[in-house]
Amino acid sequence: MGGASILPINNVFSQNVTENGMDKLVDSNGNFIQKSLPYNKTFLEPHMDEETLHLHYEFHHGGAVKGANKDLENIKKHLQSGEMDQVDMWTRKLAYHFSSHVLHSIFWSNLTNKKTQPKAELLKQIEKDFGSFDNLKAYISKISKSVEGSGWGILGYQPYSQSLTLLQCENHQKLTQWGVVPLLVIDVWEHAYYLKYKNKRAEFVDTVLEIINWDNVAERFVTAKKLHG
Ligand code: MN3
Repeated sequence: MGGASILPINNVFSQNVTENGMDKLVDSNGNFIQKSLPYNKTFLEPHMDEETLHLHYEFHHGGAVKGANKDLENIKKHLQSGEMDQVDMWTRKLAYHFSSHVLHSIFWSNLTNKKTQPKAELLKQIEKDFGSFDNLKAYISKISKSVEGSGWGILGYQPYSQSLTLLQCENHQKLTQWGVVPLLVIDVWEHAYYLKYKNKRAEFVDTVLEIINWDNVAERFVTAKKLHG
């Protein structure tokens, strides 16, 4: 692969994004899989050296994929046996590992070895939301450099406001999994229950679960599934 070449169009990541509308992170059985890198490990030299890329991809990202599979297995197992404290613990681990898997998969496909510029629709949206491409670069640069400890700078699309937005993410997750589309949410801030339920959050949650509109959840599920084509 020549030093000046950009990503071939048939690489696994661009294929996934183009054909499915999303990165494919699981196999047909629902097990997490780590796709091959869309380039060889020297492709990003000298900007990103081969050894760093190797360790990062194989052990950091690879470890997260293995971890996510183990977490999911444990969640299913303990859910079956009703050990809910174990389910809680493994859910936290899954948030950590799966978020790492999602973000690393996007990261590899975001990189190439020559200078490119945003064009067309993306450029228009950048100009609308940030004023200019230079503003966006200054903004993502600032928030990425000032992450406290480990983390990520993230440019995302916020469908609720139909705009681009920047996020500063500490660690990978803060108990979220990137890309999840919310279907059902339960507000457990104290303001949601304190007047009536006082300190009894559990009682409030039990009550809310009796009044869920599952037809609304189902509609959201149908809409969310369309995201994956
Ligand atoms: Mn990493």
